[in-house]
Amino acid sequence: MKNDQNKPQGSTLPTIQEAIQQPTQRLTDNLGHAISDDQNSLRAGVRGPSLLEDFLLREKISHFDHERIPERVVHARGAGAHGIFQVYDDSLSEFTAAKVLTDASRVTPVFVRFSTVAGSRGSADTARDVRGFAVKFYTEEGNWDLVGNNIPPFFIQDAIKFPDLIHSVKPEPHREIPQAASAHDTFYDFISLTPETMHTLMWVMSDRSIPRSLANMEGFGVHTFRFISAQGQSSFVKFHWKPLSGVHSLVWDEAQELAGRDADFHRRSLWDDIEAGNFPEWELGLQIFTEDQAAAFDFDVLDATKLVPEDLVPVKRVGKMTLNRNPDNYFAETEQVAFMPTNLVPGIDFSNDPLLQGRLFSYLDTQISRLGTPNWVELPINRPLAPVSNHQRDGQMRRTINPGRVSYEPNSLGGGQPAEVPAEKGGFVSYPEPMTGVKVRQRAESFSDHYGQAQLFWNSMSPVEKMHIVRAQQFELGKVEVRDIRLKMIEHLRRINAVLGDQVAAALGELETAEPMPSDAELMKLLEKAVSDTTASGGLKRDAALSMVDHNTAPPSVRGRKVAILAADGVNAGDVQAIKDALAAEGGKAEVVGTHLGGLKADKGEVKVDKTILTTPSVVYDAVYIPGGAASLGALSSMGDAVRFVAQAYKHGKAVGASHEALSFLQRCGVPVDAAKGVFDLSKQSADDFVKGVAQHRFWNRSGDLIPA
Ligand code: HDD
Repeated sequence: MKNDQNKPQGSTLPTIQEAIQQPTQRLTDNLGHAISDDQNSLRAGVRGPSLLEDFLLREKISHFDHERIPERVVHARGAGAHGIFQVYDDSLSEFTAAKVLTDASRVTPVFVRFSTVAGSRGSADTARDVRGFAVKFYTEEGNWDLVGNNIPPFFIQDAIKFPDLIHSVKPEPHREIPQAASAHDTFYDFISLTPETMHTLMWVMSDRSIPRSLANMEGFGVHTFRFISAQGQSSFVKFHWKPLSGVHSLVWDEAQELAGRDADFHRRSLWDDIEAGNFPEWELGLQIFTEDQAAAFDFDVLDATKLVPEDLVPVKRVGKMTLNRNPDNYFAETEQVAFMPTNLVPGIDFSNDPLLQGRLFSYLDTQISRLGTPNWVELPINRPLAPVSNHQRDGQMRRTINPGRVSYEPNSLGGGQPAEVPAEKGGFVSYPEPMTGVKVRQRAESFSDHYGQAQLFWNSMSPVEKMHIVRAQQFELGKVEVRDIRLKMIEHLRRINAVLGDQVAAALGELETAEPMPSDAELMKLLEKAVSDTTASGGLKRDAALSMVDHNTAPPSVRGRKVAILAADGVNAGDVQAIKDALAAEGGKAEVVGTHLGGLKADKGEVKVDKTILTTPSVVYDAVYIPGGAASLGALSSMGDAVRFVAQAYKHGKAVGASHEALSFLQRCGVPVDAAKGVFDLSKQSADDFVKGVAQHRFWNRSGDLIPA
């Protein structure tokens, strides 16, 4: 800052800039006065009333009174992290002038905020919901915000319906119930009257909406954007983030239990992974296609309720993002970060998607309301690393001290500076798309297919994923109180797939035939054959990339996975160490979950306990291992929580490993040994086999034994 250099001659005080950065050991008030007593307010006599004069008390309390800012109207619950992005090579220069995507020598800092949509700031992480996936790239050409979700289509086609969609899913306004849940009447009232929501509804009813961790989610820019090359050529582009730890989900029973047992489950594991140096990584993927190709598709690429199937336009992986630093302060960074889809860099531009066009207005407007001033751009987390210079001035909480008397353009008094930057020198120029048209409030006919891609998604699911959709929809509509809304929904679901509609109808007591409800195993069989005709899908019946079971973004791995070793006094220390070593060798982690804190007496020495069975349920782990030791197994067998721990992990499809000695304990938990179904007797299989089982994520072939959805 220029004026900081104008330090009065001879002053020993720091400049303003230095003062901000100066750590101090002295406790002061906000204006730098040292405080001698922060324990007692000023009072008239030791038992007398407090005095208004106590400026220290009033300053402290008053600041506290104003600590909260309005939470985001959507995406209020979130977790963030810093990182870097680097493109692999310069091959994209053919399509875009964006340096961040073409200069492979550049390491661009990023800040990412993940979020749920419907819940309040304090709601649970594992609610069934879309997840926000917002990336701020601090590029040398200014900030670029890719404000996406973990689901590629969106519920609605036109931004004018966004307030209605959100009002319907938020807690109902008369009594503010339910929190962070779509399973209620107003949501399904809106959905049932808005068929364009059907494709995204299928995604939200699928396992995609209950991710295992934030690092196990794909990300999508949702809209079709434009790339503009240095020569001014335009193409269309869809943005993807492909997680290098694969796409994986929880099961619904687990997600619900986690909401109570560890409401911070996702936030915590993001933090812990980064602290442990197990940095979450994604590759940036692009689908690039021409306007002519787009015109030939049987759906409209400007319609945000549609995706472009990857089997139609393959995703090219072009660079990598690594999240490698936790925020220093949640409020200053994760809460105050403000994204805007209008933050673009030269080489990228908007399309005419009417949902995107509405968003271009909404975000600046909301940041001014949430952060209270147009000067929110000066907050450290939002400030670009590229230099800022213009004639915008003043406003509440202005930090920049602009010297001089010139705050207008054109000027001669300031030497005509700062001056406009021509396109060839990097100035932003909108793509000169030819426009003609009649002013109308009307949807294009090409936006009118509402079921075709819902069918494509359904067809692309493996039988177990279909079963989860059936169960999710049975659950959600089972909570809807108004029968007429349930009936309307059954009709929509039947249009997507007859088996889906009928199974949901059966659970809602709306099936005319009095057949008994099929068992899980029978239902899986039915679902194998439950395939629909598709439309608006580029002629595809299925799109491989949509299934998390049949097709993943990365090979199975235990990186970042956590295994519980269940133990009590008398445990076999060698068994514990063998599993810890086998996991650590592949980048996984084991924690000893003991009957008490401190150390467990082991056959040899002591085994350190990380968590206790009392405080830590199976749902926070990916798998469980039971070491030998007769006394340990005896204690576990007589402990209800320990038996439940193993039975629940098994029911949720997780790998279970046991030393030979522990097999009778497994029997007590109702868990049959079967390596093909992920239950390993480590006298027959090696620790490495168990580790491979953990990497598989879940054993869906337990079918009838699972707690579904
Ligand atoms: Fe939005 C926040 C993503 C449609 C209006 N949106 C917000 C965030 C994400 C998205 C990830 C949280 C950013 C953060 O972590 O701070 N929104 C989307 C996607 C959409 C979408 C992928 C469809 C493709 N949004 C959308 C529409 C509108 C908004 C159509 C309004 C017309 N969104 C907002 C908002 C929020 C927001 C009200 C709340 C807080 C904020 O902006 O900063 O302006």
